[in-house]
Amino acid sequence: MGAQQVAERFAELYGAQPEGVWAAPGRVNLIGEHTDYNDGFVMPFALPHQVLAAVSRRTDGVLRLHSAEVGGGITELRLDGLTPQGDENWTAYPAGVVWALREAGHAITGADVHLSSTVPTGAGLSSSAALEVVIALAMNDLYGLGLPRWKLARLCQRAENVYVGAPTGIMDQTASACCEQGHALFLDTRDLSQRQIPFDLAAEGLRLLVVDTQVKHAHSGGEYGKRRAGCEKGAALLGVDALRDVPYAGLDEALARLGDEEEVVRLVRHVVTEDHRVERVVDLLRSGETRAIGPVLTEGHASLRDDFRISCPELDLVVETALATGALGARMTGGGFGGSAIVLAEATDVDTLTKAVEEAFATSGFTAPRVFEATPSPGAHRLH
Ligand code: GAF
Repeated sequence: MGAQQVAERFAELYGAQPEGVWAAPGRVNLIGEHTDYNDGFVMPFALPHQVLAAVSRRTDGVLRLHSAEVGGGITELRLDGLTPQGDENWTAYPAGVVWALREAGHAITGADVHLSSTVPTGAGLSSSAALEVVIALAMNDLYGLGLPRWKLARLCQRAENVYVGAPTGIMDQTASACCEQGHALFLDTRDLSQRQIPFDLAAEGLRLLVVDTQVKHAHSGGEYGKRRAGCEKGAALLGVDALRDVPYAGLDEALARLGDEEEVVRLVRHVVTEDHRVERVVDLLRSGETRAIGPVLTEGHASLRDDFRISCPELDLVVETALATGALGARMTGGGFGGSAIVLAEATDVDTLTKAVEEAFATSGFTAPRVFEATPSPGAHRLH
């Protein structure tokens, strides 16, 4: 759905043209998983799939929300009644952003919103972050708040952590707000410093496939929070602020100090080696050795499967099948427990790989996956 259609639907719903239309993308993470709440490194890029929002201001303290994809009518909320309570409805994401902005002292007096999204939900591709960021950007523009992108991302994260009640890190919101077309975003989640790394696979005869396993994941569920708590325990036992502070060169010694804390050992090993993998991928891309990132991605998958223990049979099957069919590298992406995997491949192998993965899923009796090519796309922006 394009900007004009979203604006037309807004006019049907609310009886007037919107003041503007904004877009915010989903993302895939190339490397750097479960490092963002450990002050570490991540490297996502934006997908062409976006959430569009047609929005107008209101002055009466009311927020009205409508989504093209979710059945039902307009949801009407009073701004002074917005309170964090672990709401799992989709409306909690946009409402949470407005709550976070108001709580930070910004005078938002209401809005009418119509949303339409092409970001697959529950697929580990950041549909929620895209929904948060599109609202934050619209409010920033309409209310003249002048907030920088990184700050909008922080407020969106606060909405998700406190209002929705999902203990996620800062990667997804920053990716949606700050990514640039043709680039991956090398982000230091400690200070949010960023570097745009050119990532033009097509120019090198390469492709990146996303395989949505159709296994739905959820972050407000307990497993994500347990991993996060385990990492925090590891940092406390090692006497550091965050696992980011454990040097890769000192990993063996750090693990030895953890003694028989077997679970914490595995979590710490994943995070420290994953931060190192992000740095290796950045170095390889900067020196033009794009094909060589493949094995690093695959190592990342093994670490998430064996140490962090957040993969699932469908994700492992994508990775195994892709590698056996000539992929350069493959890994799960996002929070895990389902969602999507990414596959780095020669352009000429895409059809064979896609078929092989589809056949492997059919043979295993799994729901058919959705496979598509991902190109690094623009971050959030105003359409009109
Ligand atoms: C999810 C979270 F939202 C991110 O903050 C990040 O932790 C990711 O899982 C794992 O890398 O997408």
